[in-house]
Amino acid sequence: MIFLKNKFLFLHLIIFVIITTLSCSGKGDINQYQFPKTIAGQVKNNSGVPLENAKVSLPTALDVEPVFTNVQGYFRIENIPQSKHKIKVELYGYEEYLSDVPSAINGISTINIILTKKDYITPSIKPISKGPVRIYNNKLQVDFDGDGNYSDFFIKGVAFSPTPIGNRPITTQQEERSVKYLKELYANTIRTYSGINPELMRKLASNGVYCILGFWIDYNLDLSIPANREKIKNEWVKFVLQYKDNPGLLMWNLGNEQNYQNGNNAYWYSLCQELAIIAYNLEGEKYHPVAINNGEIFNIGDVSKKADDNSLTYIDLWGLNLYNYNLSTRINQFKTKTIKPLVITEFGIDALDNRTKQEYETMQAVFDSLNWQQIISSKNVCLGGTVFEFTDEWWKDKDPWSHDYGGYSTNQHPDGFSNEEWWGIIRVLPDSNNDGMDEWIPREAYYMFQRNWK
Ligand SMILES: [Ca+2]
Ligand SMILES: [Ca+2]
Ligand SMILES: [Ca+2]
Ligand SMILES: [Ca+2]
Repeated sequence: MIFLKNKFLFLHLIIFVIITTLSCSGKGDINQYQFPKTIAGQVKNNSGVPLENAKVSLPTALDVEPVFTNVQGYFRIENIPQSKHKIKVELYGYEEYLSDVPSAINGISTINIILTKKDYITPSIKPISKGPVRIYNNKLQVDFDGDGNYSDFFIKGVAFSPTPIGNRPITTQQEERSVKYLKELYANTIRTYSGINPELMRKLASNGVYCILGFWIDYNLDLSIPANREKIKNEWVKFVLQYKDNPGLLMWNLGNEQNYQNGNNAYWYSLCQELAIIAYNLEGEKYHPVAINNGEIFNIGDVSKKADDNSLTYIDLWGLNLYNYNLSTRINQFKTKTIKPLVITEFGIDALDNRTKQEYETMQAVFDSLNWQQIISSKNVCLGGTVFEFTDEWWKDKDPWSHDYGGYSTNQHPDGFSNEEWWGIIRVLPDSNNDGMDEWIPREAYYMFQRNWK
């Protein structure tokens, strides 16, 4: 019996060891978290409907570009650095979603996400931003290090559209050259006309150059048609989601001289107010300022165009393209129409004397210098300026491979003519050393700004 009992115990022991080993190995598999190389999944609402254009990002890996869900709500993020990550999903009208990324199987973490609806509260008076950029007492102030202490920021910059000769795409090598030339210019701002490479924005920010980011609006859209407004708003939502967390963002700038195009009406300015409210809802209390880009000061303050301060409570400032040998007079007129501040998003003259078809770069430098002095002397309402423009653009008239003379007559220029391909403070000539990049030769205006901005 004793033998048998021992034998029975022995059997028990064996079984115990086997079970323990099995369960341990099982437990081991569960505990051993596998880092994903890829994260994939689907985003739906709580009725099971797939959600398109939701932004999916990894707050734990800011260098990994966010992606947007497709029409079936699917997303896929690849080449993820080995680590435990959090995943964030954002979509207009829904609560933000944040969660840990589950363990990967064969390198892929799969996650299905359900977003719940959100109602926005829009205060009747827009609060002062608690974010990296704010307008306070008609001054632009920044707190890029996020310690709560703000310092004044005066915009010294260029309109940025460095299109290579022949309208070729911009390469990484050319972007790096832009960063170098902007840094040497002591510029702290670029003004764009549409979204740009987010990677370039981050690179610029680490060199002290920030972005007045233009949101391009099609000149051909009739803004009185609800479907067109809806289309623009959907694009805007995606645009704001894409750039709002980029450290290079200084402010949003809606359209470009829309009042000369499809926006000489109340439909345009009311749309701007609606877009600014959407941006506020998306960004929350840490919002970036929103400007309307306007050609000259036409319409500003006009109640019938809904371009007055009471109609534009969510617009923080005006971005004005102002071509005039005396900006001070215009700025003084502006001050009678609104209490908002302004930034001059385009000013200056081109470098070609249309009468001789020779460059008069000294004239450009002198004119730009006068304009800059007028901008500085209006600091009580003017937050700075971005000169038009960084480099020549050969695509604007006729052949994109030739430097042409086309443009328009204007009594604001000494030669009476704006030559559209010659506006650069950097002259652009064809590639002569076969490095694949056009030659960039700064004009006198470049060195004039360099002295002023140092
Ligand atoms: Ca600070
Ligand atoms: Ca041309
Ligand atoms: Ca000219
Ligand atoms: Ca070259």
